[in-house]
Formats: sequence, structure tokens, C-alpha cells
Amino acid sequence: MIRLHHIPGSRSMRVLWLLEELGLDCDLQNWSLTDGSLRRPDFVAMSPAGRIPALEIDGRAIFESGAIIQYLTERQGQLAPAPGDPERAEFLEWIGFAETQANIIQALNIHHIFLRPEAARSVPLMKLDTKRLAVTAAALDRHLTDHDTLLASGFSAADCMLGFNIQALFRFLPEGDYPNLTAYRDRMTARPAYRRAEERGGSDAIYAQDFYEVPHD
Ligand SMILES: N[C@@H](CCC(=O)N[C@@H](CS)C(=O)NCC(=O)O)C(=O)O
Repeated sequence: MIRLHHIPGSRSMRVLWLLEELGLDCDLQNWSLTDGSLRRPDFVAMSPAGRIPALEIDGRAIFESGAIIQYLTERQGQLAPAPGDPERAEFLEWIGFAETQANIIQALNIHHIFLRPEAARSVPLMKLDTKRLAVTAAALDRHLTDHDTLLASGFSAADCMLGFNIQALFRFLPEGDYPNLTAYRDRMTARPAYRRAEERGGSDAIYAQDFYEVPHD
């Protein structure tokens, strides 16, 4: 039995999408970002920082989405260049890049959505993080000028690592500024496995607005 600890619209979407691409069934256990349950000892025993996702598989629980993605590709021998393959370094780079970008999205989620009261927000930090996110989106957009997928050899689990980012980043950046990234998002979200994951995982539980403008000082 494989069990994914999940919150709709969060990084666990990366894992759910990859499980669907690999044809692996899983049991889903839903959690909440706001009810304090991620700090419960039973959850922290699986994910010590109290973060989603965690994956129960092969008699243990694995935390950190990048580690889970690599574990699953190695276990199944699919959707990743093997060690020694010329594309291996690039695969690992994109796994790390996706998490760098996700951390900026997370900071913006905190500023725009979770931090209360509004007076506690820092407009300079919101501007800075929006600019830092734009740098990562522009880098992806440049890369995707001549790539349909992150790796030249085709779809891989590195694309799944962007599975939470490609939806969330356009809450803070205008789609029109990133035509290649927008087209990539549309290609990836049209994949049957992505659609199955979205249907199973439930609709995003984080955003109440389509777009969040940086407030004025
Ligand atoms: N590097 C971790 C980050 C996990 C993470 O921060 N997940 C968010 C949801 S997308 C979370 O659980 N946040 C709860 C919190 O920050 O308390 C990973 O990739 O698994």
C-alpha cells in the first residue's frame, strides 16, 4: 500500500502527478495547512518539519518532495536519467530549481494569504519576492524557448517537480510575460496523468483570487 499525505494545491501535487504517470495507485490522506494538525506527533513522526508531502511506501515514510520523486523514479526505473547518464546532472538541477522557486511562491503565499493582520505584511519584502519569482520564471521561459519538456530527451519526473509551481506562480506573475512557460503549463496540465491527479487530489485549497497584485506602499 502506498499512502500520500496531501493538501490540494500544495507540493504533494508533484508526487500525486508522478504516481499517476507511473501507474501506481495510492491511498490519499488529506491534511490542512491551517488547523495545526501538521504539528501533531503522528504527522511529525513521518515528516519532521511538519510539511506536506510525506509518502508511506515500502514500509517507511519519506519526506521532502524532491527525495520522494527521486525514490519513486529509482524504484520504478522510469522517468529519470540513471546515474551516469549525460542528462543526470540536468535532471538533478531542475529538481533543486523547482524547490528554489517553490520557496519563493511559499513566501508570497504567506505574505498575501496567511499572514494576519494585513498590517503585519512587508510590502518591500512582497516586492522583492515577486521580483525573485520573476527571475526564476524568466529562466524557465528562456529554457522552454527550444524545449517542450525540461529535459531534451522528453517528459521526466523533473517536470512533475514543477507540478505545484506551474499553477501557483501565475497567481503572482502575469501569464503574458512568459509565453513559453504558459504554453508549457498548458501542455503539462493537459497530460492525462496530470488531469487524473488533479481530479483525485481535489481543487486547490490555498488561493481565493486568480491574481494577487503587489500592494502599494
Ligand atoms: N522542501 C519541502 C517543502 C514542503 C513544504 O513546505 N510544504 C508546505 C505545503 S506546499 C507545507 O507543508 N507547509 C506547512 C508549513 O509551512 O507549516 C518539500 O519539497 O517537501
